[in-house]
Amino acid sequence: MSLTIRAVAFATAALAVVATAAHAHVTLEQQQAVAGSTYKAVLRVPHGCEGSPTVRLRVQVPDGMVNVKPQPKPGWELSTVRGKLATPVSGDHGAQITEGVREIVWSGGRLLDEHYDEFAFRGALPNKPGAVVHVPVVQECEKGVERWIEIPAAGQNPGSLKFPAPSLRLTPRP
Ligand SMILES: [Cu+2]
Repeated sequence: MSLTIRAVAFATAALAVVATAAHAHVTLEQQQAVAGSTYKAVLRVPHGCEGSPTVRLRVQVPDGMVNVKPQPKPGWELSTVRGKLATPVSGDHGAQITEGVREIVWSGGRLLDEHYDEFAFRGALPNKPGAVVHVPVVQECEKGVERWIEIPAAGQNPGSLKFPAPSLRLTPRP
């Protein structure tokens, strides 16, 4: 294969990768954090549902993430659902944390497809170095819903998922 054809093939492949990346889905701004640390989860919403504006975002708080507080957003109502933790977590001074915020809902706003926005919450991450934590998000629009809830099976390439749940990797304490 001549050099030029190879260069063109390479450029096309690179463009495809960029295009896919540019058509990013709902993802976390910071995709790596220290296990057990306090983490600010910034969910990036780069588009609506097939062009329709986003009017509601439902976020499932990862198991083992505690002391969760969402960030209010002007123009949006904010509500949370509290519930029992799958596994109690030892908090400050050895106190056992057995329940907390499990779901966060921003609603009542209108984020146009041609605009971009971020939805944030903070909390203490599970103390599981090396684990990948998923934050499933349901994005409701005026027309349609996108469920960013897919979690890769062991060994599966996350890039192969159509609606991957936003995720981050927990690193060991330095
Ligand atoms: Cu997308």
